[in-house]
Amino acid sequence: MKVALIRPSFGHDRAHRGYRSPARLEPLELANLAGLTPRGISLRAFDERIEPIAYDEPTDLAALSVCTFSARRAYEIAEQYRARGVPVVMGGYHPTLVPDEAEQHADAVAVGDAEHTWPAILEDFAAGKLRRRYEPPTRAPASPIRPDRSVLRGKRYAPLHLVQFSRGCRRSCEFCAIRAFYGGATACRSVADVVDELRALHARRVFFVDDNIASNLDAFKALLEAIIPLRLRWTTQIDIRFADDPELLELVRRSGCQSLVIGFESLDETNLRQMGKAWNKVATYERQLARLRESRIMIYGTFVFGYDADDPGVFDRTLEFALRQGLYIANFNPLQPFPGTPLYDRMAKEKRLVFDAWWLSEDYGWHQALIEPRGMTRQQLTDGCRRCRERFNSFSGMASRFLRSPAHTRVLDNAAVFWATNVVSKLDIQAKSGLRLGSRGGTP
Ligand code: B12
Ligand code: SF4
Repeated sequence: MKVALIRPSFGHDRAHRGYRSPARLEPLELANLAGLTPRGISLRAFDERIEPIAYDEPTDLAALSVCTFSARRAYEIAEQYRARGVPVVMGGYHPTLVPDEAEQHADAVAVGDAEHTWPAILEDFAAGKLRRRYEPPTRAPASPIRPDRSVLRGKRYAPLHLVQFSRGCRRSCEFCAIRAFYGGATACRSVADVVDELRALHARRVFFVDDNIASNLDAFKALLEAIIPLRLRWTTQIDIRFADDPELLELVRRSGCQSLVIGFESLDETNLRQMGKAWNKVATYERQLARLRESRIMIYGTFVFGYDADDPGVFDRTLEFALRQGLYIANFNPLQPFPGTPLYDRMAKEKRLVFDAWWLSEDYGWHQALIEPRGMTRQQLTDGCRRCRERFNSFSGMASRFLRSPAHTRVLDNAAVFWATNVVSKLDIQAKSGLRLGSRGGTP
């Protein structure tokens, strides 16, 4: 049996060129599917963010990993395969959150983690009994398995290994798809298995792609102790409050942490309360950030605009903060209502959605405001985010951020990573700016 594993791209630009990712991060979900596939089944992976799909290669089954931004493109790819008589299975975030929609474009839809469904899908398909829907009895995450990266060989991904230790998050931020996907449950892999994987990879640079790695503190500490001898340079996503614990911070530093992705989201307490993130305390951000800089850890901050307390002045205030704190990278996004989240339902109820299903619309352009904000116009929301992005990522913005943190200036490897990542990030923002989803329809 020949199975194609596919990660669809997102969209196209004005010249109808498909989006290509300058970051070239390996798609761990395809390696995960490969790790769950029994021997004897032949696999071929296509990551459309970096290469075209060979539709006419002999294929018995096509399996697509779909997120909300790639849904429109995924449905086009499915059309291509189905026109050639190849059945299509879809799984991942989007099909899990809106399975009825995905089912209109696929022969089978898998809800939740592949560990719960993929082996059964292959077995049923081989027996000619593929079902329309595979839905495990639980939404709780499966413990991550050991992926099989051989399926990604030769694709020249960035020299950064994506490794997953835990899944899920106990928090419940209104806009976040993780909670909607896993329902607040978490699962961890054994530390020994992660260390084994890292050793086998001869890994030096690692991105632990956990949703919130500090969600299970004891397990996190055990992982940190275990990776100290590996001399890694690693990054992950974490809740900033860990920086209030000096012992934990020291352990994070000693284990080789190079940078951290932290969701600050807003500098306004009212907004943080509204998004269900009141445990983020604006008054403590500066102190926590100073500690991280002293520990020579670079900070990737994320901010979201469009909650009710935001006025047109919020962009300059936030940008000033991000520059003054010498952030390594930052995302400035208009509030994005992902289907299945409490935010989406609230916006729909309050009749503030710009599109009912923005991910299917040919009029939606990447970075465009998707809700009607209360404290400014929609255009101000779109333009304000763009202005922050442009200034933060200008070469003068980069130079000023670089010089403001000893995490950048005192560690040679950090300095190199700072500049390389900032240039790639700038290229990626340019590539995505105004991008239309899918490959057909309106041009930006
Ligand atoms: C690492 C990461 C990134 C990396 C890119 C990673 C890469 N390889 O290119 C970076 C930081 C660049 C990134 C960017 C963005 N990301 Co991101 N990212 C993640 C994160 C934290 C981990 C992804 C990962 O590797 N997971 C490990 C794999 C194994 O898990 P998985 O993909 O969830 O797959 C499991 C199941 O979904 C299922 N499954 C998946 N596919 C299939 C297919 C089949 C057939 C089956 C049966 C099952 C199945 O089984 C898998 C487990 O075995 C996820 C959160 C998460 N938990 O996934 C967010 C996440 C995917 N990102 C998200 C978003 C929104 C983005 C951005 C669009 C943000 C923005 N507004 O700009 C950007 C743009 C995307 C891009 N790539 O450019 C959202 C997607 C929400 C949604 N509804 O689609 C997530 C879920 C985060 C969140 N808090 O909501 N991201
Ligand atoms: S803390 Fe992060 S992962 Fe957890 S619900 Fe909030 S945004 Fe999502």
